[in-house]
Amino acid sequence: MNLGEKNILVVGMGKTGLSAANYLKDKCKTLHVWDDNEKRRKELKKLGFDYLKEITDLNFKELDLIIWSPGIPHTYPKKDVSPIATLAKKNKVPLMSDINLFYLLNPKATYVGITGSNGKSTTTALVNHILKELGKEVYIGGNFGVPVFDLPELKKSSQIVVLELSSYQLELSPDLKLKTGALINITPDHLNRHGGMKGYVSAKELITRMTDTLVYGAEDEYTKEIAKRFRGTKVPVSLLRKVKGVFIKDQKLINNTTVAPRAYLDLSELKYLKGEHNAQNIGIAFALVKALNFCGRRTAKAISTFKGLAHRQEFVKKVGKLTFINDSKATNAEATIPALKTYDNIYLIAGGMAKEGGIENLKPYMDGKKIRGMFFIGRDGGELYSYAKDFVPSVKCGKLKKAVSVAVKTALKDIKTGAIKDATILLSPACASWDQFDSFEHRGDTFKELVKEYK
Ligand code: UMA
Repeated sequence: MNLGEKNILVVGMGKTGLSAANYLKDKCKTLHVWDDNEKRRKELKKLGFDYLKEITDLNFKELDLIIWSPGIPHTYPKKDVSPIATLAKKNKVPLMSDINLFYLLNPKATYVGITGSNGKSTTTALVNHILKELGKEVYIGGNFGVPVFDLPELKKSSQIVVLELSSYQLELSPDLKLKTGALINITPDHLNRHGGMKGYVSAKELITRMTDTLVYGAEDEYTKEIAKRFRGTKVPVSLLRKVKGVFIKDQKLINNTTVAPRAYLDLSELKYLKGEHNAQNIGIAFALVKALNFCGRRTAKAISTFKGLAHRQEFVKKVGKLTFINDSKATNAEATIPALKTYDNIYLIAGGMAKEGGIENLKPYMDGKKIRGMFFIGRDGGELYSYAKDFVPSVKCGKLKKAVSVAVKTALKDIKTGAIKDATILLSPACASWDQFDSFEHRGDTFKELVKEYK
């Protein structure tokens, strides 16, 4: 594509739009930018971009291309569809993601794509980590939070881009070609934006049009159906049964894509990536890297040194019989459940700004055994305490500092009395953080700071 001949409009000037516009500004024939937020448009003018008072001031007939930010509705919900999408359709101007354009400009690099409803960020980061450990030149981008135009120009197939792809980005990337792609799982998400579950599943299925090899979670009904329709090389990943792909049996990661099954890794020996959902992420990451023809043994070794993503069941430290885990990313009760499944003898620090339903979803774990104690903080801590105290020993602590100290004291007492041998002090608040912190990252970092005191 010769950018010098193109008149381009970038719509949405958040992370994606700004990154693309910064790249394009000296390269295309004309560049226009638009954000529905008037204040943002004024800020952009100060940054040297053109200023449009109304989008209708632009002659759409002269546009060649629109780079569309993923968060802006263009098909559903019907009532929220951006009028720019309607104008583009009327004037036959194609919409595409930044990722699609980046690919068209850098087609020689090797692309690996990962999508799914859950686990895609961890899997993307894990694949990136493995490839780095294998000494490859690797870049991470996409929904993960790094817009692709923040990456350098790529000219060689030895340069690998690992992309986390959301359903929004898949819909807008018709030209993208992946060497290997993964569809981890599908559970209902973003249904408004896709006109319902059918539309969401169809958006996820688009990954099969982009990839030569499809790695997929074999337990999921939707992904299994999608894989049946896929005509390329398929690599199922299963936690439950032997498949002609990658599977996990007795905690061993087994590669069965070659002549005979071979175990590569004992998941029970991993220090960092714990739990069933991580076992699946590991299986998917292993299969993706193996499909690129890299060494299985070195891949397995690299997996064992991956510390996971910050604030997602992040191992902070072990002091004597206490293990401290930061799962601050859990901003609703559903998101706290994976951590509860992973650990035992949990002393759970929760609270903040509760979501609808509070912590009712956690009730099956509030049996005094799995969760041994709950320590509540934040705006809705009192209300959550009133609910929890009937099921599990609970304390209203207010601030995080107090919650950590009371949780530690309670756990040590239980260890001393012989009720338990070891304990997990888990920050997994099941609530938003903004009442006491700037963000969930700030909350998690504060926890890690407080934990430093325990030696
Ligand atoms: N805007 C409009 N009109 C609208 C809506 C928004 O002009 O109708 C403007 C806003 O004023 C804002 C900009 O568009 O200035 C925001 O664009 P965006 O929502 O596409 O967000 P970005 O900052 O570009 O971030 C996007 C992804 N966000 C979404 O898909 C909602 C980020 O994923 C991604 O990391 C980033 O691109 C990388 O380039 C976040 C996300 O929540 C993490 N993703 C969803 C998810 O994971 O579930 C899909």
